[in-house]
Formats: sequence, C-alpha cells, structure tokens
Amino acid sequence: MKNKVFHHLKKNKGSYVSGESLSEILGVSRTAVWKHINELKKEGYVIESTSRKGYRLVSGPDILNPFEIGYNLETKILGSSILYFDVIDSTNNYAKKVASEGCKDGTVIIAESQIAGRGRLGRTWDSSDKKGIWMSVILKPLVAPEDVQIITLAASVAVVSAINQISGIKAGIKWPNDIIIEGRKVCGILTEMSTEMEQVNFLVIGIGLNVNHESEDFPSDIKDKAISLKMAGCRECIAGHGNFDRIEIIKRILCELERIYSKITNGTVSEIISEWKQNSVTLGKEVKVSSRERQYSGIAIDITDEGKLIVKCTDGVTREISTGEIAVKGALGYA
Ligand code: BTX
Repeated sequence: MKNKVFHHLKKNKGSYVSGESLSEILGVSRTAVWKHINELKKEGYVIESTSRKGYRLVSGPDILNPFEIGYNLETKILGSSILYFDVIDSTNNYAKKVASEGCKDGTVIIAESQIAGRGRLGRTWDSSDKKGIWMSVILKPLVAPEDVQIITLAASVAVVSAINQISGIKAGIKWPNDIIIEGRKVCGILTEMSTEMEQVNFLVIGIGLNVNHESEDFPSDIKDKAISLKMAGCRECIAGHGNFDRIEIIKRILCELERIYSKITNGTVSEIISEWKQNSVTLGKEVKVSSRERQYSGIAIDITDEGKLIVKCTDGVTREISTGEIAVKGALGYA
C-alpha cells in the first residue's frame, strides 16, 4: 500500500493530491493514507502536507528503492522481481544462489554497496556505498553455452545505449564488454552461468557502473584507470551536472537490455553485432592479446557473429579470440 501511495504522489509530482482522493483511489481510510505518508517520510521522502490541499512529493532519498525502480518500468521480463540490499558481499553471488533455488526469469539483485564485489578472473570490483549501480540480472535463455558470449556483448550495448540516452555521454566498448570513457573504465560486466547437458540453466549478468563518484572516491590503485558518469559529465559540461539519478539509469539499462535481449530470442543477432560495432573502441585499433597459452599483438579487424574478436596478428596469422584479455592502444594504460 505504501508503494501505491508513492506511485500516486509520483504521478502528480509537483502538485498536491488530497488525502480524500488518495483514500478513495486506494480504498483505505484517510488515517491509513496518513500512516503510509509518514512511513515514506521516515524513509527519507520529502512530502509536503497542508490540511487544505493534501500531500505533495518534493523529493526522494538517494536510495535504490525497488518500488521506485518498478514505477512505470517499461519491461515485460526484466525487473519483474527486484531484490534490494543495503550491503551485500556480491550481487552476483546472491543472484546465483536465488537462481539455483528457482527464481523468476528477469529477477534483478541490487545493492548500495558490495563488500566483496567481483571482477573477472578473480579480480575485485570496487563498489563504494551509493556511488554506483551494482546489480545482477538473472536470465534463463534458451541457448547453448557457446552462444552466451553474444548475450554478454548485448549487455554492454545496452549499458552504452542507456548511458547515452540519460546523459548524452558517448561511451565505447572495449572487447568483450568493458565500457570506457576517455580511455578509463566506467563499467565492467561479469557474466556467469550454470549449465547442464549442453543447456544453459541460468545466466547472471553482473553490471558495475560508476555513477556519482568524484575522483577521490576511487582507491588509489584504480584512480587513474576509473571514471564515473559524474566525472565525465562535469568535463563535458553537461547542464546541471550534479548527481545522476541512479534509478532512472537502472530503468533505462533494464529497458535497453530487454530490447537487445529480444533480438536473441527473435533471431536478429546480427543487429546486436552491428550495434556493438558502432560503439566499439577496439575495432581498427592496435591490440595486445593475452591468453593462457601465449601473447599476440596485432590489429583488431572485426568480430564474428558469435562475438569472437578477429585479430590480424603481427606474425601474419589472423586469429579468432574467444577468451583472454586484450589491451587496446590508447585505453586503460596501454600508451
Ligand atoms: P574486470 O576483471 O574486467 O575488472 C576488474 C579490474 O578493474 C580490477 O582489477 C581493477 O583494476 C579495476 N576496477 C575495480 N573496480 C573498479 C571500478 N569501480 N571502476 C573501474 N575499474 C575498477 C569487470 O571485471 C567486471 C566487474 C563486474 C562488477 C559487477 S558489480 C555487480 C556484480 N556483482 C559482482 O560481484 N560483480 C558484478
């Protein structure tokens, strides 16, 4: 009920809604409305109330309340269930747990901070309190494990597109799915899956997006390689470059992810590849590839329909890279 009171106030943001009309719409007494308003106030919502005009929502707290994310969320699957934590070890860990217990397709886990945020290959992900978006999306696609790479690429396309729609900032994708602004990492994506008999049981797409950090919010070891949307927005003089609204960004990411994910289910994967290429900061660049076996350098010339990077190596051989790390000249410390 508290959520419904919030939704009505939000719909009329800026204008008063009378206690009487709220009680009629929601079918509860005016005292009950008043109680829910007080609960919202306790959570940090600023709600003006006057005895003649009623209630008016002025602002909300900077927390990722699931009922705010769910408000007018234009998705069918993603975000159908949102689990929120103030502090967690890792949203990916929790996502894997609830997915293996049989949660809904499209369930989203969000936390204000992670104490053991994970990157790829056992690396750590700095997830400072309320500064970014630390979330995991659970998907249950009907695809074979070898086709999962394309979903990972799809996630990076969704994030770049959401960033651009919300802020106007043009971020780029470093293969396979690091998101880069001004040569620094603004977002990392960690995809994990559970498979059985050549079939994917579930997929967890962990997205870590730096949003409202100042440079000094990053630990010293990553200060030179990390950036937030706020830092980039300030440099690009984006009007009113205060804090970005993390809830609006989450909603946009979920909408974009669902839009792009539907291309996998309806068989238009080539459109994902094409969007990925348009946003790539890898293709046409000099790259160094480090795989378990050895290192190569060369020029990244294309990606395959499965999402493998095609590199024309300096030894004259053209290779398709599916795993491993790449460094792109001009980005993240490769001068
Ligand atoms: P990655 O292995 O590509 O990047 C990790 C590396 O990036 C670190 O070793 C460090 O150098 C640098 N780094 C760490 N934190 C940050 C940061 N906040 N901004 C920029 N650079 C950083 C990328 O791994 C995948 C990260 C996924 C994170 C999400 S958050 C939600 C979900 N839960 C979870 O535990 N992980 C994912």
